[in-house]
Amino acid sequence: MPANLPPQYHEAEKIYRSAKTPEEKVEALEAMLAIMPKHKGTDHLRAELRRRIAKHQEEAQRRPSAGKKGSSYNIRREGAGQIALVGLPNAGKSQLVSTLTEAAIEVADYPFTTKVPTPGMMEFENIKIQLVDMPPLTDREAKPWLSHLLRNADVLLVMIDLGEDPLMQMGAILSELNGMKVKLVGLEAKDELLIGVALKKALIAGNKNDLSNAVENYRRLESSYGDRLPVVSISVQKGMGLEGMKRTIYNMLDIIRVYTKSPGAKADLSEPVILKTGSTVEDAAGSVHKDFLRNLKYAQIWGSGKFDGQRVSRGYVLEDGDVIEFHI
Ligand SMILES: Nc1nc2c(ncn2[C@@H]2O[C@H](COP(=O)(O)OP(=O)(O)OP(=O)(O)O)[C@@H](O)[C@H]2O)c(=O)[nH]1
Ligand SMILES: [Mg+2]
Repeated sequence: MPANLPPQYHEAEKIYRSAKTPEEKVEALEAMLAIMPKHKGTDHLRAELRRRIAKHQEEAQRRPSAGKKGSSYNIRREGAGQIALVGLPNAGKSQLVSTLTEAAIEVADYPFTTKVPTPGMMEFENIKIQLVDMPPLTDREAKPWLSHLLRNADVLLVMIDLGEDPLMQMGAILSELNGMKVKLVGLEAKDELLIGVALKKALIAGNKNDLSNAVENYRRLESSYGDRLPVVSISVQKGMGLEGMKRTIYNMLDIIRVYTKSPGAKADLSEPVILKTGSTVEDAAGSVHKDFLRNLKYAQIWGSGKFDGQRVSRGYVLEDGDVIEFHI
């Protein structure tokens, strides 16, 4: 254990040890990971924290959310990441999920159309990202389980209707989230430690930019929140800005895509192995096969800024686009 860990780290570790639910454990581990200095000496520790986060996330997904009144939902994470839609009624959340995925979803011009969460898979380049359509934040019946789903998502997509006052909408959304102890953060690392509060990466999508008052409303939204969170302007109906939004989402997921190859063969670039940013050769081996991880002697890497076929050790930190050949 490096001696120079800040006191907040030990505080977070204490919270981790006393955490009862997998969600609480994930929150504490994420705080520990954010606090831990990033250098070679902490590579292994950070990898270990990431492994534990993944384990508890899986646990959280398997576990039925017990003890809640009424119906409750668990949306199993699939693909490269889970994005939950957040907003007031009629913003166009369902229209977005229905447009970008194959999910069968109801879209209507009256508020509170969506009653249950519905996932769908969105394609982005050679990967799939899961979008989860949600009831509006102000839906009282959904309240008991909404918070659980938001905490489990990797990124929140806050949707604003640019036909209406954007700052009033943001104010209402932030106050609902505050009540659920969810705080939004942008692209920067989650370096704040607030006990019991889930820090969630979020982007804001101003939708309906085809409407006549949308330009001015987008400007107000951007100038009030653009320094804290990524803000994009879209029209789901006209298909505008959607590619840029997908890229912003991808960037927020903190993932890399690496490719495996066998000796003498070419890598299959359509089948990436998806890993958290900062993952090592060892992490990649483990995610392909347990035997690989156990028997791995060394690996060879192809990628930018490396010698072709450079020999690397188990702890080597991978970069987006690297091609790996395992030797066991
Ligand atoms: N002009 C315009 N209208 C849109 C756009 N996207 C969605 N709408 C309309 O907005 C209305 C609400 O869309 P929904 O997708 O049902 O909204 P929602 O956010 O899911 O609403 P709730 O389920 O009540 O929370 C529908 O009439 C859509 O056709 C857009 O880009 N431009
Ligand atoms: Mg809806």
